[in-house]
Amino acid sequence: MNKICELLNIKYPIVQGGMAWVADASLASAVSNAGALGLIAGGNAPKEIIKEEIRKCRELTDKPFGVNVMLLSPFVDDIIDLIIEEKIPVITTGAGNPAKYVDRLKEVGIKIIPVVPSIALARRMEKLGADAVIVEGTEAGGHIGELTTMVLTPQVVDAVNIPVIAAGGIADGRGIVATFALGASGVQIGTRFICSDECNVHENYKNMVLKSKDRDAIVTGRTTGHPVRTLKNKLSKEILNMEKEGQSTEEIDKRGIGSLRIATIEGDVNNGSFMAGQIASIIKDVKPCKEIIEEMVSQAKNIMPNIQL
Ligand code: TUI
Repeated sequence: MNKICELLNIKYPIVQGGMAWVADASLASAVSNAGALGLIAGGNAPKEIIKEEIRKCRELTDKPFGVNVMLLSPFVDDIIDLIIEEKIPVITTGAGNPAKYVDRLKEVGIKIIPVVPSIALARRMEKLGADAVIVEGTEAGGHIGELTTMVLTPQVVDAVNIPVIAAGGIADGRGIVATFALGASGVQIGTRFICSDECNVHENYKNMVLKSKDRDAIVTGRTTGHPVRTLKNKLSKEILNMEKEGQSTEEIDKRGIGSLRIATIEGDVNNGSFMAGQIASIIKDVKPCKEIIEEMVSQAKNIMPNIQL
């Protein structure tokens, strides 16, 4: 049996990306109901909001689902408390080092799968007792590291003994096969699920992904230390210009405030931050999560009949 399926008690070793303002109870439950692992994104939301999403998700599915903890959130401590109170079976973490929370989570049997952008952090996470790691290449959307999925995956697979989940640049069965060939035991998929029926983002967000081209998912924030990949629009071009002009981190951050909500809720194509990975342009349709997942799995099995999926 596949190691990730065994660890998480799921049918397919596919983990949904923890997309802030995107991954709510509707998306997470649809992914879990389809046999993969759905996650509610903690993002920057306070405890009460996430508690309500957990309640809704439990109404919508009886399958396992997790919570993604965004470690730059001002509410991280509250969210960790909530996860323990609610006995959530598994968490993924992003945008930082979850070290100081690991012992408390492990004590109550919660599985921890940190996203790591480097081999060093993967090793540290294994030592601390992480159950698996997600290696996220720079192809991914949102907050990113430097290395690609292609180079990160085999190096981390060689460096640790825990299962490795590959992320960044995967949106179909070809991507799954490629990362499994590099040694991955599972995949994390984000952008593809934005274009699902159960994803509640504004339809303009889905359309931005559908009409995107190969070079549209650009990176802002390289100069301020928080590189973020989003689809090219007025906002991202303005931020790049501010960086070129050498404007202060405060000024740049101010321009970006609230922009993820402006994208996901308001659908303002000029002023929103439309986070998406470099693979966005291969996505051509919006359909139920179940169809997305079953299509990817069947594509992968056609290419590599003996793949452990
Ligand atoms: O976390 C993500 N993707 C995200 S988080 C997010 S919300 C946000 N918005 C604006 C600015 C910052 C965050 C949007 N997208 N992916 C997982 C990920 N984690 N990518 C990179 C990392 C990472 C980086 C450094 C993980 C650990 C890390 O460790 C540094 C350290 O402390 O050792």
